[in-house]
This record gives sequence, structure tokens and C-alpha cells, in this order.
Amino acid sequence: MCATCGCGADGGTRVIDLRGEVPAAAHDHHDHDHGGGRHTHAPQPAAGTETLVLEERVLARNDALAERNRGWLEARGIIAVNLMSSPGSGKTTLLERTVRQLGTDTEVCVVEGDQETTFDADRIKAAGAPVLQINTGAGCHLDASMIRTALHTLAPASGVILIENVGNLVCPAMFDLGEDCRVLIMSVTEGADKPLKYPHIFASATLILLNKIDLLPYVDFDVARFERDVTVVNPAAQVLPVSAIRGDGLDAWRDWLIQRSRSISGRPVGPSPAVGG
Ligand SMILES: Nc1nc2c(ncn2[C@@H]2O[C@H](COP(=O)(O)OP(=O)(O)O)[C@@H](O)[C@H]2O)c(=O)[nH]1
Ligand SMILES: [Mg+2]
Ligand SMILES: [Zn+2]
Ligand SMILES: [Zn+2]
Repeated sequence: MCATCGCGADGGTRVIDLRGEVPAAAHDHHDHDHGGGRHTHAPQPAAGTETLVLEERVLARNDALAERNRGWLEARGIIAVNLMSSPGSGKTTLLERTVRQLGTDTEVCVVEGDQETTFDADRIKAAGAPVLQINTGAGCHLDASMIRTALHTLAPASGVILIENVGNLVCPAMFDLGEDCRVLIMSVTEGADKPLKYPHIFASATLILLNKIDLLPYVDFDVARFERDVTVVNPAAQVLPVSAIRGDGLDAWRDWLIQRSRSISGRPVGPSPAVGG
């Protein structure tokens, strides 16, 4: 069991390579430190203090792995975006559009996180990008160890990695993946009160995409209140209204991504020489 939120993120993680290869399962998960003495096959501690210590260690180990991922990405000038939202906000729809939008002159690959199925990876494959599906079983978030496996399996040389986290507004916020930035998608059908109810995930996002604005005429969603409350929990965050279905705002989203990539890698997304060493 994952000691941070009690989910089963270490139990049955499976990595499915949609390009036809079957990599070894991610062994180095956050709860399986065979070398360091912490090992959660042992009975879970009942005392609250012990659980807290365990949680700190899990997160510290995750953070250390995340830093290694970050270094791996930086060495290649690759930008990794951690896409987070509730289930159904439109992450996969946005990614399908983004993959098609960036086209063949940009190296873009996708990591899909879901508890079960390869539904989303199948959609991304159809859109034309290399994609890896991570099934977390009982787990409710991706972690740095899973992303490490994904990076070594997909082995991109440059460009953009888009990571669709498991649909959940709580636990993904706690796990650094080594990403360059977090993008939170929130759709207008979810209610404008979410920034104050789930402040941690809103606070950790660089960009917030307000999706399904094509539905604004039909739902009770106060955009001004939403934007005001985002500012309360995260004054630096940018809010971009989009419709992944109708296409509103998607050029601005692509421009944001390209700008972000430029600022990280010193060059635009697009063809680039392979990084040696
Ligand atoms: N009306 C509308 N529906 C959308 C939009 N984006 C996604 N959807 C729908 O929302 C549902 C969930 O989308 P999906 O991309 O699978 O969400 P995910 O669970 O966050 O990956 C699907 O039925 C999509 O067609 C949008 O901009 N407008
Ligand atoms: Mg999805
Ligand atoms: Zn959880
Ligand atoms: Zn967990």
C-alpha cells in the first residue's frame, strides 16, 4: 500500500508499450526499498506517528527519483508536462488534439496513467504519437518511479513529453514526477468552487485550462468567480479558457507549450540533432 494516501500504487503497476514491446514491470516503486530497510510487505503500522514517518520517507524517495528524472530531461532539453484533472475533464481529448496540432515536425510522446485499460493510449496511438500506458491498479496517482520507467522505455531524444496523470484532484499533487510544469484541466461542468476546495493541486499548477467552454450556455459556471478563486490560491497561475472539442483556445495552448519549450531547451520544439552521451 502507498503510505502517502493509502492507495495501492505499488501493488499491480503495469507498463504497456503500445509500440508492441513489453518492458520489464516497474520494480523500483516507492514502497519497495529492498536496500534501505523500509518494506511495506510488512504489516502496516497502526500508530499515526509511524505512518507519518513512513509517508515522509516515501515522499522523500519519490522526490529524489523525480530529481533524477528532471536531470535526465534537462540533459536532453526535453520538456515534460504533468497534466492533471478530475476524471472526464478532457485530458485525453486535449492530448489527441495537441498531438495532431504539433504534427510530424515536433517530437511528442505521451504517457497515459489510468487504473485499468489502454483506452486512452489507444486514442493517442490513433492520433499518431508514441505512447506508453501505465495501469496503476489500485493506485490513484503516477509517481516518479513509473515515469522513470516510461522515460527509459520511450527514450525520446528531444521535444515534448505529455503525461496524463490518473484522474484525481488530490493525490497527484503530492507526487513530483520530475516534470517541468503542471497543467491542470478543469471543465465548466465541475463547478466553479473547486479552487478553494482543492487548493493544493491548484496551487501547484503553472497553467490552468478551463475546458468545455462550449457548454457555458448550458451550465451554471461563474467564470469570474473561478478566476478570482484561482488567484487566491495561486496568484501566479495563468487561466486559459479552451474547448478541446470545438477548438477554442487550442492555438494559444500550443503557443504556450512551444514558448515553454523554448525557455527550457533554448530551442523551439521541432527537429533537433540527437543528444550524444
Ligand atoms: N462538450 C465538450 N465535451 C468535451 C470537451 N473535451 C472533452 N469532452 C468530453 O468529455 C468526456 C471526457 O473526455 P476525456 O478526454 O476522456 O477526459 P479525461 O478523463 O480527462 O481524459 C468525453 O465524452 C469528451 O468527448 C469539450 O471541450 N467540450
Ligand atoms: Mg483520459
Ligand atoms: Zn490517493
Ligand atoms: Zn498513493
